Amino acid sequence: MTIELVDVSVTSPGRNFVTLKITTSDGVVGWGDATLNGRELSVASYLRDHVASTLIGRDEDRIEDTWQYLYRAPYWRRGPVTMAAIAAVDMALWDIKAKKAGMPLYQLLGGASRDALRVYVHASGADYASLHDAVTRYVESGVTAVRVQTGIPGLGQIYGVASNKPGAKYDYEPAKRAADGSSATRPAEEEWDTRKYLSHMPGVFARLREDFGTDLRILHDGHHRMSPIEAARFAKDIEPYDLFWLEDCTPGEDQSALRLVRQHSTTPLAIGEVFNTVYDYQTLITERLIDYVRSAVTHTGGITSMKKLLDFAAVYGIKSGIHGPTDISPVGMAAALHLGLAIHNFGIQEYMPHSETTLEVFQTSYSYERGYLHPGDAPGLGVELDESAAAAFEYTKAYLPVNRLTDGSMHDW
Ligand code: EZ4
Ligand code: CO
Repeated sequence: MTIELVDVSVTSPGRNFVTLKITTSDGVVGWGDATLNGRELSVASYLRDHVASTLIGRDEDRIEDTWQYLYRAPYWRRGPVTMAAIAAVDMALWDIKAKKAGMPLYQLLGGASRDALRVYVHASGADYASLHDAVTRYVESGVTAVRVQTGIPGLGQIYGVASNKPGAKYDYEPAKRAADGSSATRPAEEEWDTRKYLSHMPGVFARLREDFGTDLRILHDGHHRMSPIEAARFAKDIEPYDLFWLEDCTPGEDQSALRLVRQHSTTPLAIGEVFNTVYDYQTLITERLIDYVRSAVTHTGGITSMKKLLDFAAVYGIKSGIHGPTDISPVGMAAALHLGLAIHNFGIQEYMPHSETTLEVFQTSYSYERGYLHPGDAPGLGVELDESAAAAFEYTKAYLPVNRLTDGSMHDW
């Protein structure tokens, strides 16, 4: 059979998602996630205007060949837009193949290597008391790993800190619409001071260890904000608090920066949510400069290339920590779960639950229970887009914030 229809939809059930639908000549439908937070329409256009017509009539079973065709065809390789578009096609074709086989995708990837996927969730608070509350609530619910982000005295709203209102259900959502819910015209601006951050954070980890003991896995995201020598000092300072990982301590594009961090510290390092291909990791993996691969399946070319990347990482004892924020759609999340269940070198899975509105638009068969996720046993990826529900939510422009140092100069957000 062949690919007959290729459709792209953009829906905004609270936040924007770009979804690819591939239909075969015998009526099998596959779904792919192409969401690139804050730049959604560029991927939608890439797929609609440049990719869709080239897929019509191709054999849907030739996944590897289609991946190579899309990677090589444009001549302009890599980059988040191209690789998110390829990822969507790749996911949709794996969805179709597994549906035709009548199996959940993880079976085609080698079958389950574990019973379920350990997740980490996001705990945050403007101050220590509210952070402590958030961690307590998660620990009491059975969670075994938390990412902690907290406000810094003297700074306003910063990355990763949710309001944590009592009973608040959803995590931090950085992409912002306008205040009245309509399309934003420009990004919000936040203020940053690395010096204040470096002096405040070690004490937070010390208190968390004292209050929650040694079993809890504690993760933290530096979100690209430290220079190499600052990151080296920070990673060294926090060694006694035994983090599960320190993420994005330096800007992701500078691979050799992590040599400096590694020379000074045994704090495990995670990086890669802004990476797109295995080449972004070549130095990091072969020189064993990281411990966890943070790529999203959605932003790294899909299941085909993520599986190869993680197999390559496995040779060097490096594990997965697949990106799973709410800006990855439930389709992309399902792809991460099938892959994570199948590979041997699974590390941990990030879990930020989608809103109820999002889950009315995307019908999922993955399940969460007491700190663990399972992709479910529906054939394929196990996620279906309800197209009429999706059509009710028009695209609404939202931007990720930008960051300025206290003197007004631009800094990595
Ligand atoms: O800032 O997904 O580890 N997670 C993160 C995320 C990213 C957003 C950007 O779209 O760093 O919160
Ligand atoms: Co991150």
